[in-house]
Amino acid sequence: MKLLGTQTSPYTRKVRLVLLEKGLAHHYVVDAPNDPGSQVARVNPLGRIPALILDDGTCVFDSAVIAEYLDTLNDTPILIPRQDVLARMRVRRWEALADGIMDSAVVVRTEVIRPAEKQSAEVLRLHNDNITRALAHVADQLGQRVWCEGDSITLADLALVSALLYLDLRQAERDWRTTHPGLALWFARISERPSVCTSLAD
Ligand SMILES: N[C@@H](CCC(=O)N[C@@H](CS)C(=O)NCC(=O)O)C(=O)O
Repeated sequence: MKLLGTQTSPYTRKVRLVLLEKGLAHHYVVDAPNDPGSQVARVNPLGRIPALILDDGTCVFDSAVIAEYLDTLNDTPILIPRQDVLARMRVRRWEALADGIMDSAVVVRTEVIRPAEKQSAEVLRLHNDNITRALAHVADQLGQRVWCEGDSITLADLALVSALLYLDLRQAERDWRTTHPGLALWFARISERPSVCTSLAD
């Protein structure tokens, strides 16, 4: 299978981390939807990344759908609990939280690269506030835990680290480590995983 995405896309990173953690063979192709010659719009009608192209040509899109599909391919590890429906809900809720942080950070990024006179202070405030609130919630839920859910890695951890890496990339001035030292510790630990290092090196 082939994954289309970019190094700066947090949704792509989440899916890459799922592929790497589960040891699933894949080709990672850097393809920015806005580049001339991009094949993204040809395979995903939404023109967005990540897009996963299966060996039979089927295209899977939206990172949550891709992650759920990939998790069914093997059990090593299981990233979305299968039997415990409440644990499953909590993992998907963590993912929604992380994706929501990404969504707001992408909106902020899109806004700040517009000419200054066209930027909306209201949009910036709304989405930056959403991120601030979501980070406080994440830090509170995480406490001193090693993993977001249960006693092993899940999709929740992969989604959260992807969101935080994107904040570091696009909002380096946001000092979330000082505000949330427990979250900083969690992030430092998970950042050492080979999957995270590989995803950053490509
Ligand atoms: N909900 C989607 C969001 C994907 C998304 O917005 N990707 C961005 C890159 S970070 C994109 O492809 N933007 C191109 C565009 O919308 O034209 C997912 O989780 O896959």
